[in-house]
Amino acid sequence: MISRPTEQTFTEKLEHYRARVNSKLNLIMKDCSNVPQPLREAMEYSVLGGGKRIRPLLVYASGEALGLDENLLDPIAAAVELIHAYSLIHDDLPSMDNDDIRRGRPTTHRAFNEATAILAGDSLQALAFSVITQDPLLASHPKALVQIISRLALAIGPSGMVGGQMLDIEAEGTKIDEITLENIHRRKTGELIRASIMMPCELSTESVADITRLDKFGRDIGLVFQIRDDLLEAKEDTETIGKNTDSDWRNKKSTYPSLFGIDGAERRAAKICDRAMENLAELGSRAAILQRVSDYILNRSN
Ligand code: GRG
Repeated sequence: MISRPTEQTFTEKLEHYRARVNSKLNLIMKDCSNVPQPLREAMEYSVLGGGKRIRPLLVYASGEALGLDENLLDPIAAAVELIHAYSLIHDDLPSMDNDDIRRGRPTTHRAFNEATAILAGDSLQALAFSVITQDPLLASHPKALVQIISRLALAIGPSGMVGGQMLDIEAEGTKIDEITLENIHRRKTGELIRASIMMPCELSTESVADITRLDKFGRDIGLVFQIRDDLLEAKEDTETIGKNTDSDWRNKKSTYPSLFGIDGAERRAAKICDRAMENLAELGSRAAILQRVSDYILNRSN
């Protein structure tokens, strides 16, 4: 039984999904009462302190395209956001990008200390998996649950997000080509976004052809997300995007704007987004909300 309102505007629907994941994340944090206090505070600071919730939105939008019950999607949406929060904490560390500002306020290691930030990131990663594995509704879909865990682990592990981070660090100060940059972006950022779209597919009985379309869409929109991120850092000020705008430059990173210029990077993002939309078009009106989230990813201003 699908329990979602039918006549909502896009904005209202996004707010509805954001409120859903925020309420789930609040519950998860309340359940952390036995976690040592400084660790719990650093986890809460990182998870409940803002953020656009793009990955959870993609989970819900993908689930909507597949006609899934929102209650089944809540733990998946919360888990991807917990993983994302962990990745931001570690990405900002002195040994990584060494950033002071995130979401318009001190990064976790600045607000607490480095050891607490590392442990908060580690904790959030583990917590994401326990949120999925301990959910009673998902437990009634055991085969899908194993595939969901597998997709998430692959997306964020050494071949995915963490591997991408390694390649990113290795490439610092060197001039890389488009294929290498695309590979780094796909792993570092794209795979978690792709998994956000694909985990709900494990709960669906949709045709293989439609699942393949969603997968192609997920791969492309993950890359679009990171090109837009590069562009925002190149074009906007710290107040607008809530983080340092000299991070890529300071860390001598190649980005789409540094390789192709602002216009070239904009054109590439738009072209890849068009390709992503072509795959969605095949799914018809069910994918309307996914299309709108994609527009948002391409055109976002922070
Ligand atoms: C294990 C020590 C160790 C490090 C791993 C996990 C990791 C380091 C790196 C992942 C790299 C990473 C953080 C990629 C995502 C970069 C990115 C574009 C973040 C911004 O995402 P938004 O715009 O942020 O969705 P909000 O604040 O809206 O949630």
